[in-house]
Amino acid sequence: MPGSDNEAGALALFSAKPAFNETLHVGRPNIGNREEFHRRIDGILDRRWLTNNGECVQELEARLASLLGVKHCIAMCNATVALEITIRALGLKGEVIVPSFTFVATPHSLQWQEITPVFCDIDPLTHNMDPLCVEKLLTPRTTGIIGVHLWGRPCDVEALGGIAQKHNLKLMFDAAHAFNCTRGGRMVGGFGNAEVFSFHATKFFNTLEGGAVATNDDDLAQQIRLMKNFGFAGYDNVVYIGTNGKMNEVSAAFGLVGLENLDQFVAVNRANYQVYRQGLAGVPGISLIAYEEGERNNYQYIVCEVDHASAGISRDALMEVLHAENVVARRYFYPGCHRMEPYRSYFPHAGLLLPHTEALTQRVLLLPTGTAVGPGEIEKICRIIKLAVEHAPEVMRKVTTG
Ligand code: T4K
Repeated sequence: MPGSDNEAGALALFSAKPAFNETLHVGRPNIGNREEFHRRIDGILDRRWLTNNGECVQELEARLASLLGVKHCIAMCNATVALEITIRALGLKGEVIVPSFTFVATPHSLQWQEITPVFCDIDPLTHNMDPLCVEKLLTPRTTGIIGVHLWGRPCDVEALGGIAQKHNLKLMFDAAHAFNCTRGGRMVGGFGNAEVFSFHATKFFNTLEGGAVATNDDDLAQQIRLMKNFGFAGYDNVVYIGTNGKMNEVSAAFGLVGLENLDQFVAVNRANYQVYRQGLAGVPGISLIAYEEGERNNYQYIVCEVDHASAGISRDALMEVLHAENVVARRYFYPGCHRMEPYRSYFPHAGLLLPHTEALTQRVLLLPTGTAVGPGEIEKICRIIKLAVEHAPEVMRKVTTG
């Protein structure tokens, strides 16, 4: 705790003892029932079937398809490969419109196969792709749109669907953040031609590494299944160009156990979010993004926006304050994909068309949550933030002059 007094000197930035002995991270994995996991591992070892469409993968795919309300769910080794395969199976080429305010895997999955990602600006309120901007970026080379349901808040799927239909484009979603979320009461997974989930360790539901493609399109699902298995349609029978996108049995087992604990993970995330909301209420210049309470959300990200003018401190200064206290807050997704290689070399002036993205990458800071963080720790984090804002001039002086 930053001392008993309310002075700036109580902050570790000014050499006080850090509030936490053990580092708090954004993205500590949630772990389901260990005994159940061990039981499933024994089953895998007994069967000696470790990968290649094993029993656990099949069970996981069936459970996911039923939860998401889709015809097909194909488990994958990670979301990046799942994106690459889906893009290829949909026949995307030329240019594809994507947001820049996303994890770099989204544009990389295009560029990796020499398709040009065309960066689109976002709506500053939802942080999601702005359909009006999408329309302005269409060219004769455009073949598709990839929306990203950032922080689990679904994109404007209706408007994007309308644009795709009007211009005969494919529409897919990077739903890496949006597992177990709804829009208009419909589960994310069934929108567009296909949706891709990430089950990386840092996601609230994880399979160590992993991902999945959800679709209602029978032919697409069939193609994706072939592509993720080298194009094999049976022993010695390759009918398609493919790669290796398979999920292994241990990952699937971990996921099956996690599914049993899914509601508990969401409940913890939601409770943590409420504690943050209360703890930060009324702190000038500090706000948390809101979630539609009428929809299903996973609350896996605590997304804080720092308004430098009202808070008196910058996002980066607040990050330094927190890091000094052993709270590794993260600047997702700074500095924006258009400012990362190779995109910044290819499109050095992309930022001119992305004013909201540019502004938001300076404001957003993610805070720790999940089952590894308790309400007491969150209250402490909120008190640190409050103290930093109360002493904004001293903090800014310290951060800028050292
Ligand atoms: N699309 C979007 C919109 C995405 O956000 C992502 C991934 C993808 C696509 C691609 O999905 P995958 O191909 O990964 O399935 C992390 C994750 O690596 C990445 O999966 C995730 N998004 C992104 C938002 O965050 P980093 O580089 O920030 O993670 P890293 O390794 O720093 O981990 C964060 C913190 O979590 C660490 O400081 C410590 C903690 N941690 C991490 C791991 C892996 C643990 O405590 N235990 C662990 O096992 O990218």
